[in-house]
Amino acid sequence: MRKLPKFYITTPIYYVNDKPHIGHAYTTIAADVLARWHRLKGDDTFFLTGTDEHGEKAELAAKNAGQSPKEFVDGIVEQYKRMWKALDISYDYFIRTSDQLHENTVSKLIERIYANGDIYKGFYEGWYCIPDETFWTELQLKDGKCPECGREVKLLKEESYFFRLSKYQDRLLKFYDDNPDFLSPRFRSKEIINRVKEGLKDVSITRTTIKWGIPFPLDKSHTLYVWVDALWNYVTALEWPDGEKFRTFWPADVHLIGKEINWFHSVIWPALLFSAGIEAPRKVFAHGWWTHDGKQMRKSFGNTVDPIAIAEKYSLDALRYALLKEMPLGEDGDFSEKTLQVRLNNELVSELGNLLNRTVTIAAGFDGKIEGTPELDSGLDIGSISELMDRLDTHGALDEIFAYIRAANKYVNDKAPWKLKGAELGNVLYNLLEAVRIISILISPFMPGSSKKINLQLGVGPGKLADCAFREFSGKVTKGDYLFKKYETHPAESSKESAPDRSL
Ligand code: ME8
Repeated sequence: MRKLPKFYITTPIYYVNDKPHIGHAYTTIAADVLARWHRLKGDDTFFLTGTDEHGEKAELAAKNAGQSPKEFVDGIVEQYKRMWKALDISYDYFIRTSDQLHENTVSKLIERIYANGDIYKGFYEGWYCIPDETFWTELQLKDGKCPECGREVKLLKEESYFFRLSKYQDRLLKFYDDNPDFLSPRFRSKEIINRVKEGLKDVSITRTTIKWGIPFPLDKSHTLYVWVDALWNYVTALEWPDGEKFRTFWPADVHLIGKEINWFHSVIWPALLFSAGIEAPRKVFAHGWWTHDGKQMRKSFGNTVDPIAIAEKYSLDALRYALLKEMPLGEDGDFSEKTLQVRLNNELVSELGNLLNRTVTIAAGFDGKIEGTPELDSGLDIGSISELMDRLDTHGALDEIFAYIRAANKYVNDKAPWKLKGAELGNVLYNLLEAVRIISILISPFMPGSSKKINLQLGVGPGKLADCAFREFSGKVTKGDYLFKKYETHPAESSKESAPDRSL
């Protein structure tokens, strides 16, 4: 039997010092959309997320909460899992870096890279940003603060083990050259390549002052630097080296991350893999950052957005749609409820919801045969949508899907089915039902809940990408509720208008 193509996608594993916000939700929802898309295509898909639990930040947060690190992180992990459930995230595995298997596997990997001559003992002196868990040199600091986040840094002087990153400079540059899709999106690759060309310093990979970490296998008075511990999650979750999952899914097809952790993923990670003799991933895709109403989002500013509250207020699919529609993956964007409200009303209610409603309303008043000739199939280019999704252009794909939804609404207006009867009406209805059935498949990765609701009204089961072609309509229509509820700025005054456009 021919093996299915495979697709392995990961999110960063998130820190557990604090509860997740819309930035974390964004990466995870985007990865979920891509994983669902590949399942739709029929690819053997594995979607990994999880938590990065060790390090100074978690240790401190636990101390402040008066709990042991393990008790503390267990609590936050539950919050993450609850959030992913509420946001309909279809991950296949949730890795925790405190899992015994992860710890044991990382120890083995460290021994391997040591055996390869890539670890030596030295002395570290430099500056450490605890919130970012990142080392900086004096020169890199900006006004004495962390150049990444602007927060205080702490002077560290201690014995440490180092990884010979410098040894991999040429190999990395050759790797980027041979694999032009690895550094994605393209416009971010120059920055990484230039920095690597400037020269690579060996990196400190152990700490003596942190207890909450994986004991360094070569010297138990040290613990492993949290980033080196964390990056390995992408292979330990697959049960490297002998696991069936590792054999099936490695190398990762996409590590989806935020742009601020690109260096770790695009430089340190492949170098560690080279050293361990493991194939490098195919793509690291660094997406942009959200601001909130124009300001940087940070807990200390009190302006982080809780995705669950937004989903409860506007519906989960409105949130998923707005996040993916507002900012093309890769670019920066601003999250504002106002924009979400406009998208909900103008795109989800008036375009998608309205199309479904018009279609099932016609069907409810029609008792003839639903059959005809495909007329509405010409505006739909599945190949092009598929290509956009393969390039991780979720934004472009949504644009095409919604252009088709508008074309279908225009078809209703042009055909004026309210003036038609009999076979002519059956033909228009046939075209609309097939269009809506296909639209439901195409939106299912983005808005899985709405797709299910549409299928229920059409009386069809969930489809695959291969089903996105006009054929005989085989459903049984039952008119149901509106798909989305219009957002009213002043609900009391305009409650009459709360339903979508019913014009038929
Ligand atoms: O960095 N806009 O974890 P973390 C967009 N544990 N995305 C955002 C965002 C924003 N404003 N804020 C956060 C870590 N993110 C490490 C990763 S991986 C081996 C270790 C998202 O909890 C984005 O994906 O700080 C970013 O990379 C990630 O959350 C950082 O999560």
